[in-house]
Amino acid sequence: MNLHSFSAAFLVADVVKVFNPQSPQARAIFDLAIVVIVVMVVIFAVVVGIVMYALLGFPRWREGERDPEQVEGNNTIEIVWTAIPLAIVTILFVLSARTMGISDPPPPPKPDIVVIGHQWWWEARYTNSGAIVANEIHIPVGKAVALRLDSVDVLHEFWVPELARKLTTVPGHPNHLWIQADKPATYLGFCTEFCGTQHAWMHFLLVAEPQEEFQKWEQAQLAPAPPPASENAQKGLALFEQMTCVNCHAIKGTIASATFGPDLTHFASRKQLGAGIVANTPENLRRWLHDPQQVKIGAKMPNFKFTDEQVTQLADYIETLK
Ligand code: HEC
Ligand SMILES: [Cu+2]
Repeated sequence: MNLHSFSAAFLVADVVKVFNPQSPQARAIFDLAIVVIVVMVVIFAVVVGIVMYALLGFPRWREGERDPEQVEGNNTIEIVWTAIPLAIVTILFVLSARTMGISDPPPPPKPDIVVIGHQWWWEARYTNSGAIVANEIHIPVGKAVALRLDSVDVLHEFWVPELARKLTTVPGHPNHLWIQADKPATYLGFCTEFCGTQHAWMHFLLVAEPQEEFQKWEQAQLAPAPPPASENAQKGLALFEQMTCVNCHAIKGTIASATFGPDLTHFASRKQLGAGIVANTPENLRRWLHDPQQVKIGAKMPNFKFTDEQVTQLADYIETLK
């Protein structure tokens, strides 16, 4: 391993916080992982110890020397080396089953949130309120939230390392996952099943906040977009409705109600653009509108080859979508 990939490994460990459980579900998995790691380390040490003993304790056989004594069939050894692995596997099986009971209790009849994987972004639909959001999923802190995981295209995998196990989203086959956060914080989530060009940029933020703030946020997401005030923003909305934007995006309060791309009704309140590839800043929005392919190669949004003026109008409008 060279220095570069060595530091990259640390970077990954820092970003993918597998060893920083922040929920009862993640802690159960973490505890099991520690037991498994300890068992593996002991087995590794025993195997390496025996190999070293054989290597160093017995000089190499040379031409002309007598063959070592041949041993064949030893019931005691055979029973021992069958019984020990069997016991280890049985114990790990029982511990795993117990962990699954904690990290994965049966789902309720109706999920709280339906999460849908798209190439390459995440949609979340709140079943009680009807709120629809993209790439930023809020939940109330300290409460187990039931997710149903769907996909509209290929296999994806939903993973918030600090909070819960990984689970694949399968087109036509809903999966269920409980998610819970002990502390109010923003947790980073990933897609962990290769799903095409931009698989690596299919991040999402899972924001756990106190019940009251969560409810405020959810209510805000339900509100339609306000009509644009400035002249530029009005022209931006007109452009949005004339161009094919409306075939792929929804903005509540306008004619746009398509679901192929992220819902943009409250786009400006999100922290990230393009499922985490860049921060959601006015400059990055302009770059995106100039050419999404330059920001996120392969993204399923075409380059409209807008003039600077058109980009300004669209950006002025989209920035009002708080
Ligand atoms: C063919 C479908 C399609 C059309 C047409 C389209 N988009 Fe998109 N758009 C997408 C997809 C898919 C994404 C998500 C890309 C990703 O993150 O991989 C996206 C992302 C975006 C985003 C970033 C959203 C976010 O939360 O990160 C904005 C803003 C946006 N589009 C604006 C527009 C505007 C304005 C138009 C019209 C000029 C338009 N789109 C036309 C499919 C489309
Ligand atoms: Cu993926």
